[in-house]
Order: sequence, then structure tokens, then C-alpha cells
Amino acid sequence: MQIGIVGLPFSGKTTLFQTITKTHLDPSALAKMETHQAVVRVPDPRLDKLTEIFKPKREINATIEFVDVVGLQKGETGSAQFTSNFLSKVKTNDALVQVVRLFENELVPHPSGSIDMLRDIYIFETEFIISDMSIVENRIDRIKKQILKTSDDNLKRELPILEKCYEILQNEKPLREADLTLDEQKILRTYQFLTLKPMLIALNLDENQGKEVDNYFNQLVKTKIGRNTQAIAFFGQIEIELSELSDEDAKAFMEGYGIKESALSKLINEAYKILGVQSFFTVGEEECHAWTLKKGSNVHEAAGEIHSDFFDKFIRAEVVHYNDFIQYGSFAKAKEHGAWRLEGKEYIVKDGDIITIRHG
Ligand SMILES: Nc1nc2c(ncn2[C@@H]2O[C@H](COP(=O)(O)OP(=O)(O)OP(=O)(O)O)[C@@H](O)[C@H]2O)c(=O)[nH]1
Ligand SMILES: [Mg+2]
Repeated sequence: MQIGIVGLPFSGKTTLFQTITKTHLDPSALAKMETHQAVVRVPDPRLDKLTEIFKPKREINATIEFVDVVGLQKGETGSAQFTSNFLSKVKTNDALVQVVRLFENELVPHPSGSIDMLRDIYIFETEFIISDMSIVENRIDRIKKQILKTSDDNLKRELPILEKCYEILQNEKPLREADLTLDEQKILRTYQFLTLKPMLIALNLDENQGKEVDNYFNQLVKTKIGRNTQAIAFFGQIEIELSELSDEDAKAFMEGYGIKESALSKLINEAYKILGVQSFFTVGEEECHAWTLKKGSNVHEAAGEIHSDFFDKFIRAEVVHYNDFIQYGSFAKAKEHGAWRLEGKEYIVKDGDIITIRHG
């Protein structure tokens, strides 16, 4: 799973990237304007607890890859230039974090000359809508020509879906807010539309703006927060300093600043929601492992996440929910209470299930 960090120049993208990935980029790496990427372990106290109980050789967290998508050119006046190179880099991500600048900093002027949250969000939205629209338009034209020559049913099925997308985009709405059936989503997936990607708006605040967070969120809820869009607030400058401290020290300082949750933890929680994913666990002497799975997936698909052999030779799955396991203290006790079960392929996995695959 890959999440791209985008945003206007000097909004704090690289600051956020370094904070959540706990990497430190030196100035020469920053100057190269290369895309930075790093894999982040998804913190999960439940996995830590299981590791404490099973004492395996390894604890393996679920991971998310974050990309600091550089390449948004600064124009003559400092305004953003959405080149096709930049847009094609954004396309490959599963979800996007848009950093929106609210902090004031005279040393780094905002490219548009002033701080304006909604304007900055609309700049991106408009560019993404235009980009998607041109793809939809071209494709509709091509299909209409091809349909005359062939009797390809797939093309006939695709056309009305694209026309529906065109209308949504023409009304200046992102595709992620549209009512799309699973089939429609599947057909559209190949186009990697920018406005179809789940979007997390990350407001970058100065420490003295903490009191205004609710006010900003209210404005967003009224206008921008729709389906598949969420928002978080973080404190770029402070959090990058804290990310260099030990976890314990960072926690103490965060409390001092009144920051309840780190940018990483907020990002991951919200990203899981907008991506529609959840975690399940496997446990044992070798490793305790958290895995990421689309919500609504069955245990057969979960087995496939672990190993293709588990998918191919699946027999049954032993399932107990984390909460039940902790409550009863062991698999045997959970079994006595009926909380440990054998499930077939069709069982829909729940967030926090501990699963053992029986396979041939
Ligand atoms: N005061 C203040 N300064 C910040 C904050 N976040 C970032 N900055 C500063 O703003 C400047 C730009 O931050 P970056 O993280 O490099 O921004 P960016 O979006 O990656 O910028 P480009 O990659 O050049 O588009 C840096 O000098 C940061 O130190 C913040 O929350 N408060
Ligand atoms: Mg940067």
C-alpha cells in the first residue's frame, strides 16, 4: 500500500515525510528534488501485547509506504505548475495526503502570497479534475469510434460509466465522492484517476494555532469533507523536532504542547479508514505478524495475503478475535467459551481477528 504526500510548494510535505518516516534527509538530498520514499511500520498496541504473550523471535508490523511526491514545479511567480511528469507520479499511489499550509513563516513565503486553506485545496482539486476529465474525454471519443467497428461488449459496458464520470467531473466534483458500484469501480481502476483516490487533508499548523483546529475542521466539513475524504491536523515544525527524540521523551514533550496524538498515528488511523482496510494477526513461536486486508474480505483472501500456498491449499481457518483471546487468556479457554472457531473460506474477517490457516 502506497500513500503519496502532495501539496503546494513550501506547505510542509518533506517535513511531514521526515516526521512520520523518522528519516533525516540532508540538504543535498533535498536539493536534488528526487522523490523520497520510505516504509513505515504501522504501530499497533494489540500486536505488541501478542508479542509479549507469545515471545516469538520476531514481531512484524503491517507496513505502509509513504512517498514525498516532488516534481510540482514552482513557476516564475512561485505558483505551482502541475506538469504531466508530476501528475503521472501521483497516479501510482493508492491514496493521497494533501498537506495544506496554515503556519505563517516569513522566511518561506507561501507561493500564492497568503495563507488560505480552502483556496489551496481547490487549486489541487481543480488541476486533478482537469487531468481526469481529459483522460475521460479521450477515452469516450475512442470508444465511440471503436464501437462502430467491433461488437465488443466490454466497450459498450464501459461507455456509460465513463459518461457518468464525465458528468460528475463537469460539475466540478471529484470522482471519489460519486456513487459507484463495485463493478464500476473495478472498471475505472485501470485509469488510475486522480480524483478517485481517497484523500486525507493534513493541515500543517504552528504550535500557537492549536486552539483553532476545530474552527478549521468546521470549515472543511461544510465544504470539502465528503465521501473518501478526511482531515487531520499536525504541527510540522514541532513534530519534526520531536521525531528525533526517543519515544518516551517525545511523548512527554507532546503532552507539554498539548498534542494528544502524533502525526504518524493520526495519519495511519485515518488512512486505514479512507482506504477501507483493517488488520488481522498471525501468532506463533517464530513471529507475531500484523497484516493489512481490505474490509469485507473473506478468510480465503486473508490466507492469500500470507502466502499463495495458503490460498491454493486452503482447508480451514482457526479464528479467535483478539479481544476474546485477551479476555480468556488462551486458545484453549477461548475454545471452551466458543470464541475460538473453525471457519470455512467464506468467513468475513473482522479487524483484530487472530487467524491460523489449516492448509494441505
Ligand atoms: N513555522 C513553521 N515552519 C514550517 C512548518 N512546517 C514546515 N515549515 C518550514 O517551511 C519550509 C518548507 O517546508 P518543507 O517541508 O520543505 O515543504 P515542502 O512542501 O516539502 O516544500 P517543497 O518540496 O519545496 O515544495 C521549511 O523551511 C520548514 O522548516 C511549520 O509547521 N511551522
Ligand atoms: Mg519538499
